[in-house]
Amino acid sequence: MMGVVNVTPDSFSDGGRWFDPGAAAEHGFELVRQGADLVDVGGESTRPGALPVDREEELRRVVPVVRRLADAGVVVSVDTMWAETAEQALEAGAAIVNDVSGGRADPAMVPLVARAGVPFVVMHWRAHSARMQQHTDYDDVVEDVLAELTDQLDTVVTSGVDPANIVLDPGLGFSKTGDQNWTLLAHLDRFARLGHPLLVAASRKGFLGALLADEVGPRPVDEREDATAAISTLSALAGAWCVRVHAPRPSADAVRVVARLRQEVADA
Ligand code: PMM
Repeated sequence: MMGVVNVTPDSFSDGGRWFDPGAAAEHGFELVRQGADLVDVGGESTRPGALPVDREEELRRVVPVVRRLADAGVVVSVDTMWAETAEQALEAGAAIVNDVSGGRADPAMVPLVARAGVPFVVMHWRAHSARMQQHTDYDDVVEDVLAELTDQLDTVVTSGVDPANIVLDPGLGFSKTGDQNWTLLAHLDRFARLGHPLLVAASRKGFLGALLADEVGPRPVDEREDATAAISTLSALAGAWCVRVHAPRPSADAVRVVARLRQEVADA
């Protein structure tokens, strides 16, 4: 279970709440107390339409939080598309690089990860957030995302990243409509069978708000937790390695239920 700390003023799910480094680190510790095995620290919002932040600003947001958490023994992943930020976060103690572009946004990222020899999350990605929702055309969303993700995996491995260090992610919400997210979720087992650990990040995303909408509008972001835990259950059943969530407790419980059931089936 990966807990999320967005050190941003504008992330859709928790923007502004952990903008101060001390508050952000405290929140990371709280996520661990709730059951997170690792904490993902990001300083750039990737919500649809978001504009990139300046590199210096991203560093200023991310590095102190990574350092505080890592110094206290928390396993930290850094959520960035930029090699310089990843490098400084690794120097500050991060153990994993989570790049939503899978190494496509910054040509220096894959060589850095190859040199550092750390786990690398390769997500399916087509375009920067400002224009990603203009790139949602697929012939068959499952086949196309599988093919594009596999191509990126090959590129990353050819560039020197150890295949044993690669985690794959279908990139829910990134150049995907709500319906496409559901289609991908219905076929998560295909992604889990690619031979790499699978990360699923649905927590609080807009397609859950739309599913749970009432006459007033979409379900507010912080009232999507039960639906998020349901997705964590189905992700675990489909063989996912990790779910990325904002509130670990309900999802940690869901994952424990699945683990207990699996034990029952194995013992039968
Ligand atoms: N989604 C967001 C941010 N980082 N990382 C991975 N690997 N996969 C995702 O789907 C993903 C991500 C956007 O959500 P947030 O604003 O809640 O962090």
